[in-house]
This record gives sequence, C-alpha cells and structure tokens, in this order.
Amino acid sequence: MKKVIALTMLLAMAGFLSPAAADTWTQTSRTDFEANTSTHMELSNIQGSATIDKDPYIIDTFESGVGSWTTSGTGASLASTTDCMQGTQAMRFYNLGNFYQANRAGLSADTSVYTSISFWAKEVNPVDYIRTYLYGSTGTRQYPNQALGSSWTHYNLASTSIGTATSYRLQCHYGTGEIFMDDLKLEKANYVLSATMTSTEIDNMGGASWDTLNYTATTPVGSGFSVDIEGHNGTAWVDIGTYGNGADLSGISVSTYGKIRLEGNFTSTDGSATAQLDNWSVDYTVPEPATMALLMLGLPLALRRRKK
Ligand SMILES: [Ca+2]
Ligand SMILES: [Ca+2]
Repeated sequence: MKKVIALTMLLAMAGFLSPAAADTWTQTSRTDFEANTSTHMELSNIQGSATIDKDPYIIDTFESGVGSWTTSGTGASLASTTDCMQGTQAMRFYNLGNFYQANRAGLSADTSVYTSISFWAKEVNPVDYIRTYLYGSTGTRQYPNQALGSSWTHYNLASTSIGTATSYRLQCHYGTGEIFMDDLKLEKANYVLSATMTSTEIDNMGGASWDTLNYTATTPVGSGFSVDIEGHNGTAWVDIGTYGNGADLSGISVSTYGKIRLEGNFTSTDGSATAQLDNWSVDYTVPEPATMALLMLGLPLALRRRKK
C-alpha cells in the first residue's frame, strides 16, 4: 500500500513539474537582429532596435576599390584594404601630415535633402577626430566631429540642416593618422515607405504547444508595425496569420508547424516617420526529458523507503 502511495505521489509530482518545459525564443540586440533577413532595415547598436532605412542615396562598399574617391592635403593616400567590416574590402586612408582629406565627387544635387551620413570606421593610427562635409548649391554643410575607436564601429552623423549636395568631403584632423572606412552611406531625409524583417527559425523540438508572441514596438503617427507568423509545414513556409503583442499562439498546431518564424512589417505613410522594434519573443513548450529521469531516480528511492 505504501509503495502504491509513494509511486502515485511521485508520478503526480513528476506530472506537475514537467510534462513539458517552458522555453522562450527572443531577440533584442543588434547582433540578434543581424541574424535575420531583412530589406530596408536600419539596425541600431545603442538599444538594439530595428527601424526602416532612410532612403539611401549613396552607398560606398569599397568592394571594387576606392572608386571615385580622391585625396588632397600633403601626402594623403587612398588604398583598399582587406581588413573590412562588410564584404571583402574597405577603404584605407592615411597620411603623415596633420590635416588631410578624401573627396567624393559625383553626387547629383536634386530636390532631395540629406540628413545623415553613416559609416563603419576604425582608427589604425591616431587622429584627433574626423569631420565630414557636404558641398552643394545650397552651400557647405558640416557634420559633427567624430573621434574614432580602434575597433570597427558604426557611426551615424546627423545634420541639423537640409540642402542638396554635389560632393562629399572627409577630413582627418591633427594626427599621423590612418583610418579604415566601410559601407559609407548618405541618406535622404525621408524613410523608405516599407520594410520587412524575417526572423531566424523558431523550433520547438516537437514540444507540446506554441504559447505566446510578445514584442515591444513604438509606432509614431505616420508609421505602422505588424507581425505575421509563418509556419513550416514540412515542405514550405506558409502564412499563418497576423498576431498582435501578447497574442495567444496555442491555436497554431505544433504537429503541422514544428517550426515558425516572425515577419515584421514596417510601414511609413509619407516617409516622415518609422516604427521601431526593440525586441520580440515567442514562448513555447518543449518536451521535458527530466520527467523520465525523475521517475528512474525516484523509483529506487521509493522502494528503499518502503523497506525501512
Ligand atoms: Ca532591444
Ligand atoms: Ca566593404
């Protein structure tokens, strides 16, 4: 009788603790978001957020060398380097003087405005800071001075004024400097009107249920954000539906869809605003291997107790 009670209690305890265990897939950092596939998304280091790209005007990846860049200033030199942030090449810019600059002509001034310059850069030999300018029919516009670090860092310099530009200048100030630069991007004031980001696969490993979708997104006036869930039915990804923050996912069949992924849809009605996604996560349950382990551990224990 005691044995039956002990076993019943043990089974009840095992059942209560763990027919399945809760697990969570989550993304919140820039590195997390970079693992996804996306179009027209801008990812931020600072709080690990995703927003729509500003309409890109110029992107210099330096994959074919330094292209249309030239230098001025004593002994300034340009070359490509294989120490890059993106792709296989970056631009190397160096000099033994104190003040030197690289120039990029060939921007065609149109009615658009340019509000930000972003790039990856690192300092190999010291400069005090770099300074960037746009030259155009509406005059010279200067972006804030920027000190560089010794490892690849993404910088985004915003301008407080707007205008048009026909050329761009990068100046290094006060140092026997050498810098590398990659993926330099000039952006117009407006955002692209739509962008998507598709998450990595979420696999519940044959678990009991899909549970909850959670996300933190801000949507200023003129912007929108929604999440579609796609499921893998064994042969293809198919649309399951649109789900809001906190949505109950228990209606999604785990036997039909062993894997799901999230598709974030970012919209901007007139290019003036973008939604911002700070994190998203999915709760689900996975099978609990500890159930069997607990039973196997518990059985001899119960028998030994009975012998006392
Ligand atoms: Ca975040
Ligand atoms: Ca590159």
